[in-house]
Amino acid sequence: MMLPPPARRETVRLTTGQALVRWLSVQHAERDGVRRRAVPALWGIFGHGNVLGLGQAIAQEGHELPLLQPKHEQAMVHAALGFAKAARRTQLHACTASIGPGATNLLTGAATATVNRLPVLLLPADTFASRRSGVVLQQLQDPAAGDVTVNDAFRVLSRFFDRVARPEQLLTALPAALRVLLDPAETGAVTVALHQDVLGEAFDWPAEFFAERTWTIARRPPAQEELVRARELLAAAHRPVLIAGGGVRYSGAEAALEAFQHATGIPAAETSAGKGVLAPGLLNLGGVGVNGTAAARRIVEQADLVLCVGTRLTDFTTGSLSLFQHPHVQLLSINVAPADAHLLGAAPLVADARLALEALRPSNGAPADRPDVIAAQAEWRVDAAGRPAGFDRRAVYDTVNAAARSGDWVVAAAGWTPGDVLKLWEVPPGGHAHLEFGFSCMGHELPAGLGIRLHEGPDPEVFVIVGDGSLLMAPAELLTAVQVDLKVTVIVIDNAGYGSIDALARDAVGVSVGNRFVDGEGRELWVDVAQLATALGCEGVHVEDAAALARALEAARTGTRTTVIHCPVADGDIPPSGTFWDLGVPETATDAAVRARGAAALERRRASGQRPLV
Ligand SMILES: Cc1ncc(C[n+]2csc(CCOP(=O)(O)OP(=O)(O)O)c2C)c(N)n1
Ligand SMILES: [Mg+2]
Repeated sequence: MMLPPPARRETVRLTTGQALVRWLSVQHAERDGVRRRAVPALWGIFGHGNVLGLGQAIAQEGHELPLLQPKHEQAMVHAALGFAKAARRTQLHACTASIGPGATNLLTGAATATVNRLPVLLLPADTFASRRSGVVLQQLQDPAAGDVTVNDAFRVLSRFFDRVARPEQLLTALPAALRVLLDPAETGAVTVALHQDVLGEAFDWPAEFFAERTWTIARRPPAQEELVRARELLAAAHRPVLIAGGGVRYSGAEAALEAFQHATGIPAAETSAGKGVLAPGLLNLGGVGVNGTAAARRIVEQADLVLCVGTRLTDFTTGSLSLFQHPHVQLLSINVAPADAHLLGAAPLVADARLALEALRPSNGAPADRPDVIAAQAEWRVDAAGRPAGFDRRAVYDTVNAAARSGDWVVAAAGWTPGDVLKLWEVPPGGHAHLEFGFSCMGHELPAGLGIRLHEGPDPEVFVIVGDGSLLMAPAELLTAVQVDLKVTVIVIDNAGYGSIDALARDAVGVSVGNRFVDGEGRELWVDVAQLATALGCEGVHVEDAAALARALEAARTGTRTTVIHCPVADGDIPPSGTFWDLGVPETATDAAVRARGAAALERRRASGQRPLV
């Protein structure tokens, strides 16, 4: 018997770069029946490592993959992360950089992504795979390892890493990369390094590689055994509290959380990444931890059960493990990532936050009264009621907050602002917050705001609140805002230096070096921020009181351009949470006053109640 001839496989001849762009353009992601492009845009700065192999590919194949040009490689990753946060991790951006410094400029962005569990696809160019030219421009030479390049530095920062040394490796590298990016438990920075010669090499690709593909972002249901244990713990708890993290936002579990709280009467506090997920009302304790409210501290300190939802439980949340004071406290942790669900000896509930909260919600029974919550909330309202004496940073937050409406975003990342916003900002119903306090990376705020704008379209305001130090680290993206027509409203809180670090040092040991913006004679440096903004094509405004700020915010909302509002502020006080934070304290010093302060700081550590939870 004759066998039929093998079916002829249809192939398409493209370079590696062209195949990459065509493949990215046909990937989709679907969650809850809603299907979107998985990677709808590509950011890039070109150099000799990627301009031919990828630049030409974008020109030929990129009609469905818009190219966005930042002014610094790190900033494009921050922009991508703002976009991914707004998209609740159902979509992401890709970022390409040239070999060498272009690639290494991505590293801080990679770390910010992985720490925050936010997806971004990094495509740094790499050396010649063939080595036909010997050592190439911008190559790191490692005398002990012939195959090491600067891109190996991405390995520790990436949730998936691959280096494409032959065109056909894309066939497995790209699906593996996107699988990790769209997996809620694994996501973070994903790096696919692309040798500059291989990018231009042609290959006969199977045509089906470029067929439209839809990746399902499945909601992982809780396992029965873990649910049974979780229900037992909840039933036995007398003073439970819930800590809501970024996982609530990524899962879109806000309504499920509100229903759960309504049914159980359990109060909740939110982490920086979770800011904005709680419904208003008595059961909303506000921010938790070092930058949280005193109400949250009082309730969490006394809790016998802490139900953690989508949180990594960092030291700012746990008060360096001092916050959980109940002698028999038990943690119960809902998280899609098994490692996070098991943190601090928690009983794990490895699941999607929405599904887990729905499964845990009791169908009958009345919520328990919580007089402790009523008392803590009332006390905090008194603590927090103080109004600013002059134009201090509190006055700035109050004024911007009053201007925020449904749908609007507030963005903060480093310095005083993310903590202050966690504590004081009232997210209006339907509003959003992006506090990047996982890596707390200076320079994140402005580009992240641009990424959020890309996702949200023209309607809501995106308030980017940034310190003078943080703005100076990445002001160039103001030009990107103009160029790509992405309007944000940047509020610059100018205290002539790294104010939060200055205060930290003074409070802890009474000595602060290198934290003020002063010249050799100790005179404060004056930066004309409004003029800086104007020079880069934005609207620059200088204000010196709350009324002028309110007017500038109104004009910014109705205007069409990015506005930068320069707010030189006086020192002022923000009510403390009273939560401990552990620092590296000098145990000895030549100065007696420093020794005394150091001793006091060590005593605070001893008295904090800090203890390991295992
Ligand atoms: C990239 C980066 N470098 C250093 C730090 C450490 N750091 C945290 S806050 C801060 C000062 C920020 O200054 P500014 O933006 O003016 O805010 P302020 O502290 O004055 O509120 C520094 C240097 C950081 N978070 N990120
Ligand atoms: Mg400052």
